[in-house]
Amino acid sequence: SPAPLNVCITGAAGQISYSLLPLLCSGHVFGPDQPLNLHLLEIPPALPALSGVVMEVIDGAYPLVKSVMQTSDPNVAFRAAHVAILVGAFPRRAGMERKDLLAKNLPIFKAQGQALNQVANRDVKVVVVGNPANTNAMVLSHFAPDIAPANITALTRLDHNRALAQVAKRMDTSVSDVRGVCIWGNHSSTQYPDVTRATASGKEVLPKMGGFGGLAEGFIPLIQKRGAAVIQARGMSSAMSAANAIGDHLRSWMLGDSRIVSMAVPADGSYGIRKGVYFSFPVRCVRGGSYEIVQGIDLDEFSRKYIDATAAELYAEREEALALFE
Ligand code: NAX
Repeated sequence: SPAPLNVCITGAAGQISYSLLPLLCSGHVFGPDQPLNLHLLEIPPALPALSGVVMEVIDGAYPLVKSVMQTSDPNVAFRAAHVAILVGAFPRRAGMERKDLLAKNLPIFKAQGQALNQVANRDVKVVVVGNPANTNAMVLSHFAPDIAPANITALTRLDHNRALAQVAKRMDTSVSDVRGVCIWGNHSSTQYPDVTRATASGKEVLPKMGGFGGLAEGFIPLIQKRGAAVIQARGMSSAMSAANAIGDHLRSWMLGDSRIVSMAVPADGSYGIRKGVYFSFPVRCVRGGSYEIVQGIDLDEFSRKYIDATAAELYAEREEALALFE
């Protein structure tokens, strides 16, 4: 069997990690023959809870899990990491503005960027989940100059999956028959879930979704506010579906995917999005761990407006973050 993969998870005692660990340990994400060394990072007050999670991982008796390490030191957790899943973040409290959330998370992602830069495998693949995910990824990359920016990504696969599921439901078909759905921009309520070119079993979905008017009134806000709806109903934010999306993101990236998926990646000027932000694009994942932004999509005016709005939010977040670097 192949050499073990060193997989680091931050926020490992939290609720997303609790749903993610079984997916990783069972071989669902990296394949049924891929052994793992788990490196679990938490802040000191959560280490007792983490030790309980570690007991459960051990009690799972997963043949693929070769070792489990628990620590509160990023320089230990990220050592020789091949994959880093950054779930841990400062939570949004009632009354906190986006700016405050950014300010609380900046030092976390700065320190973790520096640690990754020092001790991780040079080809480490990183997915940032903790919010504000896109801008946290930008901060991380800034402080990890020796890691290729393209190896750092942020999660928008949950939004992508939510969009796929809603299209399949309305078209009365299976998610596996839906093509051409993608998420543009920020993992926030300005994200643009784009189904203007989507098909279900080869049929255009736009007419059945009520055309542009139907999208603007129904589908788009439904996806943008889905996270809030889950919190409202469950009293806690999405965890099972978030963990599943992290698994999907990593499996597509590492093993390749014949479908087009959504990932927040460094903007490279594609579709007029300025460099310097992490932006969700439709991407094609090639087997062997690389991806490319899908080119040549002819964007209609309707889509352009939404894409410009979410880009403007990310440019503003970038400015706010840069102001805090000094
Ligand atoms: P929890 O509060 O259950 O768990 C977070 C864990 O992170 C806690 O155990 C905490 O002790 C730990 N932590 C905090 N700071 C840390 C640090 N500096 N180093 C290591 N660990 C640290 O939250 P959970 O529900 O698991 O959500 C985690 C994050 O995911 C939140 O920021 C949340 O907003 C974000 N989400 C992002 C999504 C996305 O699609 N990008 C979707 C789901 C989720 O809302």
